Amino acid sequence: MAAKCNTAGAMPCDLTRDVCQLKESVRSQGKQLGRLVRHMKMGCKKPPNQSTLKGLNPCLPCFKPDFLYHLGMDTATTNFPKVFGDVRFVCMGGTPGRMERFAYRIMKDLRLKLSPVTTLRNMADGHRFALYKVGPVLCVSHGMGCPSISILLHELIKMMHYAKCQNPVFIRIGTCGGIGIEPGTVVISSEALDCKLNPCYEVIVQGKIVQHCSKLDQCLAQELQSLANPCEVDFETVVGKTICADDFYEGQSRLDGAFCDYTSHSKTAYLLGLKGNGVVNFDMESTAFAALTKRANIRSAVVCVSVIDRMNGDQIRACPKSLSVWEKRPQELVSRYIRKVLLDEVNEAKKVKDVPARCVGGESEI
Ligand code: R2B
Repeated sequence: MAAKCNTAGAMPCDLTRDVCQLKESVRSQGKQLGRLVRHMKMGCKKPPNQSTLKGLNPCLPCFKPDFLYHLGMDTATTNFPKVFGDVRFVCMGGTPGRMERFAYRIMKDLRLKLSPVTTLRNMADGHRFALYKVGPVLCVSHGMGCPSISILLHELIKMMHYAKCQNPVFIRIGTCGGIGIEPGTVVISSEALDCKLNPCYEVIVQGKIVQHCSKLDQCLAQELQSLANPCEVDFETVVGKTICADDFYEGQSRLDGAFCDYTSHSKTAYLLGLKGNGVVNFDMESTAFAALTKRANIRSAVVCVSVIDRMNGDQIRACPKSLSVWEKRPQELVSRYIRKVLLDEVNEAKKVKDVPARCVGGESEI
């Protein structure tokens, strides 16, 4: 239909129609502009048409919309590729406060800015978890224990899938109980073991036990360790096995729970046995975290700071100041890792740009 330029003397219904057409044209231009800006931001690469995740539920396409209940989002009202398509790192820790502090830290470390009157927004409206997005980094709280982190991971993995994310890396940054290591030491988990010392995460599905492998990405653990050079950071870092318990007290052989049917002697023997098997810490989420990320073809790592040496006691008596200093240590390491990956990519892109035109195509003139 030809556009009407002169609306003088037009009937009100013509005017309404013209206004509608104009609005529609502005809207579609806005959309096109948005697409172009995103295209430029991605270095003029074509946006991917699917995520790199694998092995997901084949029935997902049937859920239209799909509600991510605990995150308070759904595929009908959130444009996942637009909002989350650039996510490269998903960092998870126990409490909302710690993850908010981490989000502000990453913002500073990546030199990203908010306008002075704005604060970072918790994007999860489900009131169970807190979720902050800082450029390519998601900072999410996961609560305590495997059931909690497993619910979150199901929904975050679907989010990554709907957003068509490319090779996102998941890292848990948390606290843990050390076994024979100084409080304040950072532990990079080499493996996540269940309490029977098996590298597996067990779930009961339709009444039957199903086991999923909970081995972690060794290369990622090594990359993280390489950034913990004692000349550059002022804390100790160790790599070792992590035991994931379903309970804080009896499940970790503590003597100070409401119930305790064992002795101090058997506790010490148990911890020494673990130590002899290369176990350096206890946490409560690593097997579910490792298994679910592995199933989705996601590289993942667990980096926790120890708040107690369980060889010396059970109660966490460290003062708030020490706890606050220690909580920043895994964050420091993970921030270094994120910056390194992003910087390497920028340098790589620069190299590609700098290749003389005559070399492109595999042949160079002498
Ligand atoms: C570490 O700290 C919590 C228990 O206090 C739990 O989430 C864990 O793994």
